Amino acid sequence: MTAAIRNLSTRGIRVPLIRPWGPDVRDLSLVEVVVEDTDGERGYGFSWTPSIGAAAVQAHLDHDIARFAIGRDTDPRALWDPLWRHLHEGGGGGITTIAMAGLDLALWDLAARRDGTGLTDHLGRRHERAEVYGSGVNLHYPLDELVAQAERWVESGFDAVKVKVGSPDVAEDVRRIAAVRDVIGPHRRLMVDANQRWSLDQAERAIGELGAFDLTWIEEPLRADDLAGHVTLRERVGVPIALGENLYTRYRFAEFIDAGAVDVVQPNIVRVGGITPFLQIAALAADRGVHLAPHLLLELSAQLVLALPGNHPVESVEDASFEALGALAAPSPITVEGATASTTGRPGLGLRFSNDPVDAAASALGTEEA
Ligand code: SMN
Ligand code: MG
Repeated sequence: MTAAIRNLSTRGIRVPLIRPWGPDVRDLSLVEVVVEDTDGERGYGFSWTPSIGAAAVQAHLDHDIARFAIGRDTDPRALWDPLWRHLHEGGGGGITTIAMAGLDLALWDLAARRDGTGLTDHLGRRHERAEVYGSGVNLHYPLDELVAQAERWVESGFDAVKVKVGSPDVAEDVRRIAAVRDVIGPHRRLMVDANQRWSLDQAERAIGELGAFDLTWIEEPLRADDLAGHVTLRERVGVPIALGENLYTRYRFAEFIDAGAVDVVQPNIVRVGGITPFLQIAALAADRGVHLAPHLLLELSAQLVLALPGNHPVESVEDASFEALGALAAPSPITVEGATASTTGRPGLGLRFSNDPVDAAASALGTEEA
């Protein structure tokens, strides 16, 4: 018997990015969620969104989600489906699932800490170490900065790296990817990410040219929810297709997998609604023989892949982990050494956010302006 949810509260946090992800993405938003159960125990979770919807997510939690959840059992697996059905008239995915993740994460934190374990051990540890790959939001970097970033990745010990593509002129992408391949050599894995910038024809042409650089995957070549387009593209190109950071439900993942639209699924744990649906998507991918590579959220993704069968690389966007951004109030639950991540043994999710991450990030930079 678990206890019931007695209270749910939220706190909005803005975290300045050390390396902006674009001219209009200079910070990201977190909504911390604290649940208290009828035994007086607390669980800490969070919702996350780079630039869109934080206020809506927080309002959804404060109003619709709190009202439904209070008085119900704290088992996250029992709550997820009824809550999703209850919220569904507001949309099946997006703001709905991003907000749901805040509560789902808080309930998993509570459950693991009741167990006296960290999340990985609570779920059932399968690995001591997970592979980490270097990544950057770098389409706006001039070539010399991109090359310098690739040099830093090599120096850090990464065996795989991911670079943005989708420049207005394919020849520019070819120059940039050639330069990165030059820096990383023939043996490290190289992935490219178009962030939905291409039409089907543009994608076919660009991938035809970029395929010469031995790509491990091409990520989000087309509009993220264009199921038919990805099926067609996958028939036309030889590079594996990765996507999923902009798919929001396990149902949508099942549709993409079963239609033959994708080789590597990349659920974002927060966007899909938390750990509960993430584990279902991971099980689905394993069942269908599709690769899994969780999107971002290094400190959370690494804890989860350590509890999954098989090996799944986690993404480290340069200077963008919660720890690097100065957002954490306590030591990180994850240590990264070279190309591997391991847990530090903190109980629960081990992620508590500082009261003033703005100042923390500024001091991490050694400047007033972050
Ligand atoms: C990405 C998306 C959102 C924020 C940062 C980076 C990117 C990735 O698409 O896959 O790393
Ligand atoms: Mg991406």
